[in-house]
Amino acid sequence: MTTIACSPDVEDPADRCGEAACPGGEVCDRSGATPACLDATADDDGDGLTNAEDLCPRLAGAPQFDKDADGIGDACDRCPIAPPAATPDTDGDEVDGVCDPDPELPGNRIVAFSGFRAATPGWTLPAGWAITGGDLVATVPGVSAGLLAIPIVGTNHVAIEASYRIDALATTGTPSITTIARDRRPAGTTLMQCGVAKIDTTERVQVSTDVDSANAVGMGLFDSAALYRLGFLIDGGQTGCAVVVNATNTKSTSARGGGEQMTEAGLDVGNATARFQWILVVAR
Ligand SMILES: [Ca+2]
Ligand SMILES: [Ca+2]
Ligand SMILES: [Ca+2]
Ligand SMILES: [Ca+2]
Repeated sequence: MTTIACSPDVEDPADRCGEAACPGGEVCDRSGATPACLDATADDDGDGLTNAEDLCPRLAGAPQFDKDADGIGDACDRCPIAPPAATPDTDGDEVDGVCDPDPELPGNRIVAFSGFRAATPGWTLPAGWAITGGDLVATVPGVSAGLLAIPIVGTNHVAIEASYRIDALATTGTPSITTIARDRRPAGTTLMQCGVAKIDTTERVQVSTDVDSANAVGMGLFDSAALYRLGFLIDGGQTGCAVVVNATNTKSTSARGGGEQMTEAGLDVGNATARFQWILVVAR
């Protein structure tokens, strides 16, 4: 195996090695810390897919899904929501680019990701929620009741991010889209939430923690033509919540608290139909 220096080709994300091609008969695997040239016809991980066919050629049996279409499979992608950044993983913790909430601090790890290509074992899809065409579609005509709960390791430093579109709003009630962190214990459940809500004509981003809550008024948070990202960062003493509209327009708020260890991440929808593209959970 040859290790070569190659940079991602931003104009052609499917090109695994950009301008610096591997020698003839080899393909470049960019999933590792350093891109590697692999024999195209060999099967390094022995899972029956040749290196040329395998989106994770060094991770046996990985599902062949690639949400961001950068040639690196979701299961071995250091940032499954964006092509490799121009600057590499600066802190060397194998979480790269926009996926690393602490790019200068090692120790982050991707604990859950789904691009909703298939149902994931251990997840619970409530009534009205369905995986279809690479989206998770939540049709919740009434009060907020849907919840997709993803088991995560206990941590009080966790980032939960989700991409979604609004398909429709109910004609009555309060539409809301929420990311959730939860910890179930015998003495009761700790629930923390970050999301957007539309109360009459007022739209706002809001966060609640184990000890506090806060909100900020924004507009354009329920536009069916927009692409949204919700970002929820729980970090011990301070918890942040932001919604990004069409990759630029950010509304955010934060609240004290978040000291509890969370064991589940999830999504919630009320009085709306929302179409999620992916969910990413990164803990430290
Ligand atoms: Ca293989
Ligand atoms: Ca990828
Ligand atoms: Ca990193
Ligand atoms: Ca980091």
